[in-house]
Amino acid sequence: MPRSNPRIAAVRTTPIAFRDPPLLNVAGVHEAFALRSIIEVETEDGRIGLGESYGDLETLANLAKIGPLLVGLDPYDLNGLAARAYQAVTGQEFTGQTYPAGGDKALASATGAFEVAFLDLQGQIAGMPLWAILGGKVRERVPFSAYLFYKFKQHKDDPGYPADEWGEAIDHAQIVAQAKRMVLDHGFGSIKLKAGVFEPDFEIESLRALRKAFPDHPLRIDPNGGWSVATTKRVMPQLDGLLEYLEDPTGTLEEMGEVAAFAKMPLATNMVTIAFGHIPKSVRLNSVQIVLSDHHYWGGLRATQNLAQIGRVFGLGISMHSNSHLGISLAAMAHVAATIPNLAYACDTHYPWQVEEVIDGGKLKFEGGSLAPPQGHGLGVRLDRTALATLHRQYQTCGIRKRDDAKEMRKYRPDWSSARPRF
Ligand code: GKR
Ligand code: MG
Repeated sequence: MPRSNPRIAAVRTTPIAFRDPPLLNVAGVHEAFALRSIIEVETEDGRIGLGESYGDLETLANLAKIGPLLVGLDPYDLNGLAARAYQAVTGQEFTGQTYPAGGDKALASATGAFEVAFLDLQGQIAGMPLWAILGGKVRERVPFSAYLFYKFKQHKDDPGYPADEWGEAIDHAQIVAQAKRMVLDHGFGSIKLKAGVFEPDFEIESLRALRKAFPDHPLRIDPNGGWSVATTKRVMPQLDGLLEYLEDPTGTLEEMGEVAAFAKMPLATNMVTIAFGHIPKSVRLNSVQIVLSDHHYWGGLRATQNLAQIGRVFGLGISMHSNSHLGISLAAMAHVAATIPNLAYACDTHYPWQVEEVIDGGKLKFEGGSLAPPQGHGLGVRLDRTALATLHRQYQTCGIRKRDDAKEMRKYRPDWSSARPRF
């Protein structure tokens, strides 16, 4: 006779906004605040499972539709969650054929946001860390990479808070200084440069400066689909021998397949192979050799493990993608990454760029470039309710409801277009 678990009694989603530096990318520049949603799933005996997801209006609307349908569910009933999320988001009957969604990013995101909170509750009820609920860990610590950005010194409009401590980074020396500080502060053992901002030759020059300063650190560059196939072919000789992998030089599965035919290094993606439904074509075209997983849009932590398993079948490397995020997401990333045998590369994280937190005790700390999953039952992190209230007030007053890096960039360059390929 299965034991009776406490049922879900309430679900809350709180949109928040936190400070974000003026980081440059192919689309434009980060706005002064990044948006997220904090998900709380509370059981009838007062336990609270946490999740963190996107904070745009579409995500918030989907979370709001699903939340009430979860009341009364057992937190161990992940298929029950999937069915309710499917019905709420698609308006269609769940047939059991679709878990998680084959290509619907919005549905996979919403399902995943709640799945993390359910798994957090499972760990709390069982008295086990989340990595144990996920089948046990294969590593004690999860390596992360130093994620470098070209950036402006400060935001164009006064955001009501002081400029960040990183300063400007629009030339090679400034990028190397940024890398040195990030490696010194966190001990990262590999380096990723966000690209697609300047001419590829200039950005590759930055890579060469990084190679000189860090002879042994694996390097990656990510133009977010900002280069054409022809441009990528032209610069390929310059990249030969410099990179651990080349991330999303071009913007489609077909183009990535073309690049793979002449690339001298593996190609990675968080842009073209982003749902289970993309995998057959991706494999057929050999578009990418490394998939950067992300539980926020692949459908949760178990979906991330499933992706890794598929990666083993097809010989794909697995690592992790990141957007601007806080500690609940980082804890979830560390727990699932600790369970994935074929996590072959250090994971991405924007976390060092964030100064605000929503978890009790403040920011999690990398040591030696890695993070152990937080200790305790479930995720091992709890909400700081004062911080949550502050970040929610920021959401209410910041005026941003959907990330728009291009609109922000037009404040500096009125003629800015984020059309791709840029080069
Ligand atoms: O926040 O500027 C950014 C990044 O470019 C982000 O939007 C990407 O999703 O970090 C991401 C990436 O690896 O492509
Ligand atoms: Mg990327």
